Amino acid sequence: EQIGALDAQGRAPLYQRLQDALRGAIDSQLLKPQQALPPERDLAADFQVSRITVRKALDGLVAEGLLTRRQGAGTFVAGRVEKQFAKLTSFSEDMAARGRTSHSKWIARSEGSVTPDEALTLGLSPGTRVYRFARIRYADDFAMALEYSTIAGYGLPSLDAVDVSLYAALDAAGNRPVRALQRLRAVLFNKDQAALLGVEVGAPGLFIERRGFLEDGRAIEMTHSWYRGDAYDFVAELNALA
Ligand code: 16G
Repeated sequence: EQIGALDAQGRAPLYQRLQDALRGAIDSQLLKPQQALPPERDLAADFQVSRITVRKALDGLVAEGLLTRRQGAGTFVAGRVEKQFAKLTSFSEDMAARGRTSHSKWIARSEGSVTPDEALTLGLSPGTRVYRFARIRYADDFAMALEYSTIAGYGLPSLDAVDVSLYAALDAAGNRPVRALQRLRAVLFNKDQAALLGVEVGAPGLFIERRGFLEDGRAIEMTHSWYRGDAYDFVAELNALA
């Protein structure tokens, strides 16, 4: 399948016109996020240009952040997800807003007594019941994040109330958080995390801890998210104090 065409009338150098054509294919999602590009020799044949021209165009797109090279695996569409850092949205909503389909793989889910750590973080009394959910979160078929959530027992009617979206389940129970505290930190994935996400050990990631609260001030959620570092751009709007 042809990825695009060079602007035949264009005056720009050949490699730039190829770069434009490939950028267009990425913008229009003809080349999908995280998709592997065809080998350089195939691109050269398709566009009837030299491999040097292909190489130069790809270098340009890598510099723009639209493509990434992975050692020994080839060149991929970067397809970073832009995420508003200061919006209280869910993973499912973030992906839907970008036209991506999301799904999760369960690592574990359980019900039990709050641990001392959870009790302190969530401000719960020792002995309180909590639900725990551990998931690999996918955009299309690409593993974006690992997520470990602890939900106060009063937040959900049962363990299996959560199907695809935790926030949808909390919403249905009238317990979706309305306020949250969040912190973000750079991490390197360890062996277990790397295996779950399909990245190399030591690949960069972003760790985010979110603590969510209900209208009445009670804590409802503590989630530890481990996002792929190469799949996210966190953005925020900053306003000068009036
Ligand atoms: C997001 C939240 C996480 C929340 C989850 C619910 C961040 C950093 N974290 O990943 O706290 O539990 O969404 O997603 O945004 P869901 O409703 O799709 O299960």
